[in-house]
Amino acid sequence: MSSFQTSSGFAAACRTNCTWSMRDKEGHDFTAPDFFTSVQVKNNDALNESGNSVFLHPEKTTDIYFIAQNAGLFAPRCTDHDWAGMTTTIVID
Ligand SMILES: [Cu+2]
Repeated sequence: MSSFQTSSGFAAACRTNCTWSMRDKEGHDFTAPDFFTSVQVKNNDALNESGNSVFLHPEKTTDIYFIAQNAGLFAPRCTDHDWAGMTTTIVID
């Protein structure tokens, strides 16, 4: 969990093309309903059935390709490990 990596800051370029990359040694279920509602995800098959979360497979990089529609501050979190601080912040300018 300590090696969890995610990209977190996105600039105006996200209005046309952006990637959110995540990777860890363990699997994680990241939920971000407000984020996924706000952006246009280009690879919806990467999301769980609900469209509100994404499962990160261990030792694999998971990429979410999206186009930002609105500026905003989002706080995706791991549903299993948020108590341990496994949260992240996504800022879209
Ligand atoms: Cu986790």
